[in-house]
Amino acid sequence: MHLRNLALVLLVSLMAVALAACGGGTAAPTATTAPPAPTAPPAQMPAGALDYTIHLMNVSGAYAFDPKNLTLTAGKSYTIKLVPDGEFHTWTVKNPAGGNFINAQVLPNTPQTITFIAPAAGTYKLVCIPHEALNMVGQITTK
Ligand SMILES: [Cu+2]
Repeated sequence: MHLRNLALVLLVSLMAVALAACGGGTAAPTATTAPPAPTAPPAQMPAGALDYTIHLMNVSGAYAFDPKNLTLTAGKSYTIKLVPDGEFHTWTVKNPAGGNFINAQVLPNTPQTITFIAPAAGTYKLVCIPHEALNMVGQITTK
C-alpha cells in the first residue's frame, strides 16, 4: 500500500517531467527573454532631470542669484539645483497672496536640489531672505 502510493507519486512526477520536456520543444517561444534591466539612475536625481542650476553667492559684497530671473511654464514640474557659496542663503519665491510659494534654505557650501510645480501664470518675486536688503533678488515668471 505504502510502496504503491510511492510508485504512483514517482510515476506522476516522471510524467510531469516528460510533459515539460516535450512541451519545451513544441511550445510557442516564451517571452522570458526580457531586455536587460536598464542601468537605473538614482531615484533622487534621475540623469538629465535637472532643469536649472542656480548659484547663490556673494562676490565682493555683491549678493546675487545666477541666474536671477527664470521664465517657467505654469503647472510644470521643475527640478533645480541650488549651489551656494560659503554663506547661508535662501531661494524664496514670494506668493503675491501672502507668504512664500517656495522657501528653500540653502546652507553654506551645501548644494541642494528641489522639485516644485511652477505656480499659475504670473510674476513672482524671488528673494534671499537674509540678503534681500542687499539686492539679492530676482523674478520668476510663469506663463
Ligand atoms: Cu543670500
